[in-house]
Amino acid sequence: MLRSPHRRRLAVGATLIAALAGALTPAAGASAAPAAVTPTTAGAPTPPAAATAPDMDGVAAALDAAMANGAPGAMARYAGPDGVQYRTAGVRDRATGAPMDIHARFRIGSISKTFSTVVLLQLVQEGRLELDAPVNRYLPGLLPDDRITVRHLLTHRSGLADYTNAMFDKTVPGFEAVRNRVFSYQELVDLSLAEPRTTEPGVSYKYSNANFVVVGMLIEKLTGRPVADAYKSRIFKPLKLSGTSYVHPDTRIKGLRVRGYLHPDEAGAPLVDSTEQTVSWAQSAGAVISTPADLNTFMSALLRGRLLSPEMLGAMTTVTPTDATNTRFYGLGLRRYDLSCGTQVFGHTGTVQGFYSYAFTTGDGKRSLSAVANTSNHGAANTALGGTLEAAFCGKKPAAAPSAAAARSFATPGATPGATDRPAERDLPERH
Ligand code: HEL
Repeated sequence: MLRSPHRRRLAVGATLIAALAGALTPAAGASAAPAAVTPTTAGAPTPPAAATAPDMDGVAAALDAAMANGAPGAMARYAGPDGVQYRTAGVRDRATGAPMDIHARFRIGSISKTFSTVVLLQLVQEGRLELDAPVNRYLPGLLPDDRITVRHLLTHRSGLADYTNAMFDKTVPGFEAVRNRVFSYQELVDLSLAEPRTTEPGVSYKYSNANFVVVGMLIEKLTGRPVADAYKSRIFKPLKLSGTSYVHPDTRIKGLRVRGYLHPDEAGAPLVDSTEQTVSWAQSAGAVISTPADLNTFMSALLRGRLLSPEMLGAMTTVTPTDATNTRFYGLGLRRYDLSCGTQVFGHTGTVQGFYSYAFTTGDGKRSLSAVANTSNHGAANTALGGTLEAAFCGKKPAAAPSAAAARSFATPGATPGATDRPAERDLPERH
């Protein structure tokens, strides 16, 4: 791990809310009036907590902690009623030593699932499909069970196995085997169907990338166009997300970019630069590239009702628990975290080789936080990065950054880097 010769801290006082607001013009078909979101949960809804000023020192401490736990760099951007503030730490490129840059692009992994869900729910809004209809109505014969509905896909309740568990069982060999592969959607579905299904349709939550591969197939079938066109015309352009793109199968991140560094399973082995890859193993489940500013804008616009009708946004934010803590929930392609101060935030997390990321906003969309660390397969770095949420939304400092000695202990023989990620525990995002 590089120490942080290029660390810099930037506090931006300038208020960018006007620019942000300008980006939030209603999309065609969406409600012009901001929707008041009253999330429904399987548990008791909690009343909204009073807004707390972000603790940007706490955010910086969380970035430090991510670096102390093996990330070459990290950054976070907060947007709220009082403006935008951000912090960066470490490097975005280990070879050149270029410092982390808040404008740089990175792979957002499964935060892409929220983008795919918005597109699909717009199609529901337009009457082109029904949430509770069988997937096989639109993709005849694709799935072996007519009881699997569109809603089951979006809530991870289809029972379709996550083929990526086997694919990435051995982290670096698994990654190198698919880094330049180009899969068809059908090939990915076939990989899933080659494994036993995990639950009866609708019975329980079991996170699976296969669900959002089928969502991509539905989008392409119903629009008659590649998913890239739907993201662009329905989300990227209306919200002016100039740093956001869906790139497949090109392997590059164009423009100013963060390079991603994958931790091998073998303790002490050198990091693998995983920046360039097709992400074909994920596609509509995880191949979007974005920036901190664009992620803030997207999540805020979504919860403010700029992309979906009140009915569809209500469906998306209707959540059920994903674990026994009663603080972690999933709606339709959307997570809800209930933070220690009582604030509920909606968004998604992402893990793609070389990048851990978070993009969350409050229920009214008024406060947003995005964060990234340029490493993966090192769960402690992801947990540390998650500390940015508590700091930003609760104004509370995360636990002190681990010492360098503690960080080095991750390189000791016998340690299991990323043990919290795969596969049994990865449905349980770390509590922060
Ligand atoms: S996993 C998650 C996260 N999601 C899911 C999706 C995404 N990402 C993946 O499925 C990638 C899995 C391989 C990642 C790789 C690494 O750490 O780079 N790990 C290994 O290869 C381990 N052997 C549920 C965590 C999400 O937060 O939604 O993104």
